[in-house]
Amino acid sequence: MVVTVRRLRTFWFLNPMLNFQNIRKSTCLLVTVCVLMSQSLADDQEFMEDFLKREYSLVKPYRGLGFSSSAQWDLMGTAVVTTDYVRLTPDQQSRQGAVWSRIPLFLQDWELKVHFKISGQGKKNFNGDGLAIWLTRDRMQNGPVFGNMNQFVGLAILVDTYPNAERSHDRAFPYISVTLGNGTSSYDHDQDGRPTELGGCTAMARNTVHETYLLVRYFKNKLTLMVDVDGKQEWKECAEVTGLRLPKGYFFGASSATGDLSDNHDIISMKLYELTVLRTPEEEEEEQVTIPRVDNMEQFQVAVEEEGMSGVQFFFTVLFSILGLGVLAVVGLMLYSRWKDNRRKRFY
Ligand SMILES: [Ca+2]
Repeated sequence: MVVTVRRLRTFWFLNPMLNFQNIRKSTCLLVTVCVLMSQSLADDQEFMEDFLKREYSLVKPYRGLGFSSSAQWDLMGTAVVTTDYVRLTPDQQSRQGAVWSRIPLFLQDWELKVHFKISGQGKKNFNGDGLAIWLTRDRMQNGPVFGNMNQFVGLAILVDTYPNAERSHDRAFPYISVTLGNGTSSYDHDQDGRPTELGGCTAMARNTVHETYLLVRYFKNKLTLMVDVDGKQEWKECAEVTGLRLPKGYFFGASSATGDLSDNHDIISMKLYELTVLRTPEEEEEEQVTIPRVDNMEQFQVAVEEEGMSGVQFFFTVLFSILGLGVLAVVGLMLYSRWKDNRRKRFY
């Protein structure tokens, strides 16, 4: 309701005339306008309010991070914490670092705002490899995908700063993309992840003088990725994925890796907001998935393995099939003999 109060005040100042006229009338008018405005606001955004959830957020002064067992995040690999940022990798070759939340996410609708910085000595396209923001089933894993495991299960936002693919004329780098892992699909570095990508955009987010942010909004199974890297303090839409179903209980993380080429990859903050969303009863009763998937996208639906029959199930299936066939055969024989009898009788 904070929104409504603020709007009410703004409206009042914009219309001094209202101060002098019939107060009751203007109050009525204001209330109506406010209701209409908040209604249209709700229609526009489809959520009413957001709340910062500290337990899922990584913010300065990063209390206890890296040494306290009570910290809500863990460091891994080359990641170090300073007063101003968490450095996942320094601008040196072959480093790998990550920071992972310890608390599984059980919120239904949320928004993650990431303040990050990528900087280094290398000239453009002689730097790498980028960083990734994760919401995955597994945490604290080593691997080849921007410092995390391959065949991951969950969501990845990849900030790819190095064009590996030879044919990279279709896009400029750094390129930010949304990728979904179902546990079987592999990330293909040689193609800069094109086969598993759900959407993305170019974002000049390296060696900038201004701050760089990305925002992931997920509500009602729709994911929107936005970036703010031009120093204009405004969000630009980068990708949108509808019908995306994410299981609950996954972990937020950020990771990075350098190879022959390097950069400083820093996370300044990851702020998680819970979104309050109005739902219809049908929407409330939506099925919960166990493997992430996107509606109408088959490559993300094959992952659920068909459970094979157990030995006992198989035995009873065969047994009942044989019994069933036996009964059918007996009935068939009875019908046949009766038909034969009738036929014989007709001849007499
Ligand atoms: Ca790449």
